[in-house]
Amino acid sequence: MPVSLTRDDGIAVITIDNPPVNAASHAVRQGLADAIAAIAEDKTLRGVILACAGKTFVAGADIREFGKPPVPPSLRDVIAALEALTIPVVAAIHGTALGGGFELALGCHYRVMDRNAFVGLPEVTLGIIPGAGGTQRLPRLIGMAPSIDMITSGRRVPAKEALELGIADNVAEHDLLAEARAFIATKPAVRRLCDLLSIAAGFTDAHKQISQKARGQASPLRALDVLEETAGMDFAQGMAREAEVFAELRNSDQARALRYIFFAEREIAKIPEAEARPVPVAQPGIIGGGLMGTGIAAAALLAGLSVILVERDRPSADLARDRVLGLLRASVERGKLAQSDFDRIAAGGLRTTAAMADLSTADLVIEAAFEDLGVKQAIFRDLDSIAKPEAILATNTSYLDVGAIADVTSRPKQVIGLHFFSPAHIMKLLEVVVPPNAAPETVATGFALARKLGKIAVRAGVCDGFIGNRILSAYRKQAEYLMEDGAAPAEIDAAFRGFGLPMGVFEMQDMAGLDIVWANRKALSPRRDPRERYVRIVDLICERGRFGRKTGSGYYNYAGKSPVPDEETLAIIAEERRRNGVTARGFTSDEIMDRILLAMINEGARILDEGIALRPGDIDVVMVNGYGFPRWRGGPMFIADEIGVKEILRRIEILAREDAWFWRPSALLIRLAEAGGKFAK
Ligand code: 3H9
Repeated sequence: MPVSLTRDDGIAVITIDNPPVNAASHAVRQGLADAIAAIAEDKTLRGVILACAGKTFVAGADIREFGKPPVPPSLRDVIAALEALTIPVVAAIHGTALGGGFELALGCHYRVMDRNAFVGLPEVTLGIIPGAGGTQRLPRLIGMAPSIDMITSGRRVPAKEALELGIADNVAEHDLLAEARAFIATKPAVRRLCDLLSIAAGFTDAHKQISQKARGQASPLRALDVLEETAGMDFAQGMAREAEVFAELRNSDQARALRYIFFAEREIAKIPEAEARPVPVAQPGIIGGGLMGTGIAAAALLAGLSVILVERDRPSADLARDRVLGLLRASVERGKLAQSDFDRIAAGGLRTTAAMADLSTADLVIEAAFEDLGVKQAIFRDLDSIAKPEAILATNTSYLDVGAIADVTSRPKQVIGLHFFSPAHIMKLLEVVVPPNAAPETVATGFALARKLGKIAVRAGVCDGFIGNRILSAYRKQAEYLMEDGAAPAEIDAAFRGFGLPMGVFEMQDMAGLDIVWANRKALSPRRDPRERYVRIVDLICERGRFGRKTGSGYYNYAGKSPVPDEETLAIIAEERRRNGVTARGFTSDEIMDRILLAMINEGARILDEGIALRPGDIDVVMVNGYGFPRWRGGPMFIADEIGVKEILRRIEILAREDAWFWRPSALLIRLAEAGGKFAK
């Protein structure tokens, strides 16, 4: 039974036990309804505690039930019955009380939280709004402005802040249930949030700020609308309005996409090496104190690991140390790191050195040197002779053949790729790149380290660019073709933003540095197929020493307050069109994004077919978490299934009449289209 009821010394304890996260499934709701009915009849009771077994309080409604017709009793009815009890009801919260779980706790008359617990209403991140009274009870408890913040952002609030906001009535330092009992012993009056009034406040500017952040996602604005419409309204009317909007959003395209990506982010941990035992990593070594090396060092230090970072000489090591401490100081300012932890790191947690031999004690070494195969192979030869025999050696390459790096060592089974995204201490994505000879323990160690660093790790096979950069390289090419054929970089970037990405492909390259793209193009040129259409524009821009933001110009000019299209670049584009006999034509934003998406999907299909990615969802997780693909659209492979693989193939075949090489359809796409299949299956 997922819900049990015990009675002791006049106190009833309802315990929910529905692993893994105590989701409020149908069986839980029914169990709660039965327990509440039994309590209502028992006149000997003085109070009720609602608690959970396992690692967390109720983490929400059961998301897996969302696609199905609702089965009574509803969570709202269960909460109403709980709230109506005539003896004080206290929620004892540990872990995370989220969504319907937090709404359940708001139906209780009081809340005692474990010091490490969190509460939150993350519904908007699933494309819906709270549907069991969250939009009505929270403003009545803490006021409108903090409710707008919590409900439209979905952020989790820690116990200490919950106490300050008035969400928690007490924070338990040690024994949560004992504290909840002690709270009831103070004989608190029954206090029902449904009896209070809500007051309109804090709506000025909220709409503008939230819509800017939402970038096309509907749920945060719909949540705000409901809060605004129902402020000051009678509780029952407010609940009715909340229910209407909840029902409307529950089966919306955005909610389906967001649920899909939620589960895809959990599937990624299911790898063939999941049962292998990871090597414990207490002190990673890092080679290279540039942008990536220092970011990775900061990520490890923020996760509580100590780090030893190697640079080529003492001055470079000192500079790297300053950089890492600079990143951590910014984390202190953002409230992500305590000052005392910063002091501890500065005093010894971070060691920088110019002696590679100092890596002899590291359990795992991440090389983050210059992106060149020869350079990396030379480092790995040295490292192989220095690192202890059981140490794992990782390379933070973004394109190169990890197998060719592993092969220069005497321990190819212990070599892996860890492709971090910049800035590495902030970006969540990590591609764990598995060369052919890697041992399962090596892969498991990569995943365990990622978990420790709080990263979203996706398993990738070896190929040019792995999952993310390989897809990027395909749609960047397509964007260049669109540019040469008539669309200005600013038009293409605007189409990306209109689709919901934070920036366009050209702005992004200007920011990353065009020299990086240039170097990569040169490295790949010997292998380029002669049938491939090649756009020279970025090479010509780079030849003039214009590398984007850092040199003041690239696709855009950065001399003024905000970037504007760069005249010299526009002239280069015009000249290239003339030289190639291209008559510029116009493209609508939809046409631009259609081609960009088709390029992503076709390359994604190849990646799947070659076994580089394990599942279509893994590709979508990479695109959403590493490349700014709008989460509420699910990802390119999700979109392909929504549109239908057959239709995708039809559109690609039409485009192939213009450029048969670029648009040659993936074999998997053809097979699926013929079989009437889906990527998801
Ligand atoms: C809601 O409540 C709507 C209400 O307002 C209205 C109702 C009328 N349902 O993340 P993990 C599974 S909307 C079903 O790896 P962690 C998950 O798929 C909901 N399943 O663990 C995984 O399964 P598997 C609002 C769920 O410790 C397993 O549990 N709530 C749910 O890293 C472990 O998950 C949320 O949005 C669920 N609600 O993190 C909270 N939650 O092992 C969503 C998880 O088969 N959940 N599973 O792959 C979370 O944020 C995290 O799971 C949590 C634990 C922080 C709780």
